[in-house]
Amino acid sequence: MASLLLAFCVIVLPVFASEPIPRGVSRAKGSFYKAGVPFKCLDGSQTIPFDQINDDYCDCADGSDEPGTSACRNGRFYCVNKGYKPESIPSSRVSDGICDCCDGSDEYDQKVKCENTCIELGRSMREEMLAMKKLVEEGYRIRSEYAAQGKTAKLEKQEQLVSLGPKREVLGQTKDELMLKKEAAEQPEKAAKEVHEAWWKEQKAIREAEKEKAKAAEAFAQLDTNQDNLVSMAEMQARAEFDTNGDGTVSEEEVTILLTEAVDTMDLAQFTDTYWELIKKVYKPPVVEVQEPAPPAPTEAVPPPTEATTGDDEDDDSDFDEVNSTCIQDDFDEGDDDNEEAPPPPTEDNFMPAYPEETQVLMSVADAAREEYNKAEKEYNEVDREIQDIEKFLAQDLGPDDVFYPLRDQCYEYTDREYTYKFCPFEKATQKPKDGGTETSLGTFTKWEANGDDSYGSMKFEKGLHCWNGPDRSASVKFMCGTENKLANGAEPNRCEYTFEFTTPAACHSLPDDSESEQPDVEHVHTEL
Ligand SMILES: [Ca+2]
Ligand SMILES: [Ca+2]
Ligand SMILES: [Ca+2]
Ligand SMILES: [Ca+2]
Repeated sequence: MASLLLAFCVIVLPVFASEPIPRGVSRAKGSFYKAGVPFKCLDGSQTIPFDQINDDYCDCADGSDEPGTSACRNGRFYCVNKGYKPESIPSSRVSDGICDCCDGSDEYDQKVKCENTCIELGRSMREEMLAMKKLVEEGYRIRSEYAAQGKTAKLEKQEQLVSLGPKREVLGQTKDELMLKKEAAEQPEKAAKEVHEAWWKEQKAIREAEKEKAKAAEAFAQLDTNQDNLVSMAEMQARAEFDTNGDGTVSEEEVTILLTEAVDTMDLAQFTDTYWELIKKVYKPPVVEVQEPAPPAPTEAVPPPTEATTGDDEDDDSDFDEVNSTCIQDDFDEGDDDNEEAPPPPTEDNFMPAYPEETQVLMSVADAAREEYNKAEKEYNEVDREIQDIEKFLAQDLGPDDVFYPLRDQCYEYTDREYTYKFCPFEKATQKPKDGGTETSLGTFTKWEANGDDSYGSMKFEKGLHCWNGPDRSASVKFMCGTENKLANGAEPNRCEYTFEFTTPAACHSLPDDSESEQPDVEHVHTEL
């Protein structure tokens, strides 16, 4: 595209001949070849008589005395190519029997007959140029629309920011006030709840102690086989489970070690208070016939819980805050919802009685304050996020005149034989196998990069998926003028480094008004085309 544009600017001018210039010399260099005047080689190396120009003998080291013959290996022959574009060819192609210039001037000796195709070439070039010019003009027209959209969007966002700023400030104040109100309501709530919870913990401890005492009494009755209300050494020795070394008899020593001291007899109080704790892990209660557990019979004081529960006497970590019913589960296992087994029936121990009424009043006041605060916080956050989004948008470099605005939030795809590539401007580049599979990151957008004079010539994407035994993947998307947004020409010039071309009206620049007034730059055109 660039080369065609350049070519458009260098349509050949009619040649106004003044003095005749030697064959193969361009008009630009014509003044160095003055008829009858000794010729100074263009590299300044020597001066030769004028008649040694094009005498088919190479005199100048730079070949400048033989532009119109093939005598010098490094000479250049200039084709005028009237009607098309001039061209400079190596002078070795002069009179070599092959038509190189479209005007046939390189085969001036007529050994071969060269038809002049310059007019035809010139016409098709001009047609191509015209089509290109139209495309660029259309692209530029769309570009102007893009710029207008970008400008409007930025203005809108700036206006929004003007009104959102104060709004956020007011919401922030409200939020802070409600935070204080919430904290003020939560303090008495917390204190009152703690009192009740501490009481409940104490109650449980008392109950636990009573249970343990009952167990001790039961064991005492079992051990006191002669029922004299004392457990003697002999009675202890009669219990097989106290045979800790497994030699078949229970020695006095074994009992003494278990009780941590020599004890002849112990009464119920001593047994309960001191020795039960030491004995209970070894003691084996009489085996009772296992009965099927009776179906749960909810007691009057304990309404059944409405949700699945797992009661666990040993775990006191209750979540009091969540529950405000008449009974509170001691241990609520959230992960047990899909447990197929029926939960054990609730027992009185599992539930903390409801908080006293005055505590519940404090709780509902705190709930209301929390709700109010949460609502205010949500509103504040929404506006805050909106402001941040706008600021992010305004900070984004959308190119000159914000022409790349319409490419935001868009993605463009290109598929070659193996992969489908996706380019989301300002976001990311990815590739995915054509026949499915997972998407691979080729990088996220990091910066604009220059392409020639255009500082917004390409987008760079970096830090894509790491290449095995290589760098992170990266991609460069070069922008070219076109009437449509289209991704094309994916390539991987270096391992894991991808390049693409993207045509877009946003990259179209207006043509110079006087595009035909420039002098042809032969060397440039030659290399560019
Ligand atoms: Ca010569
Ligand atoms: Ca030739
Ligand atoms: Ca006894
Ligand atoms: Ca023993």
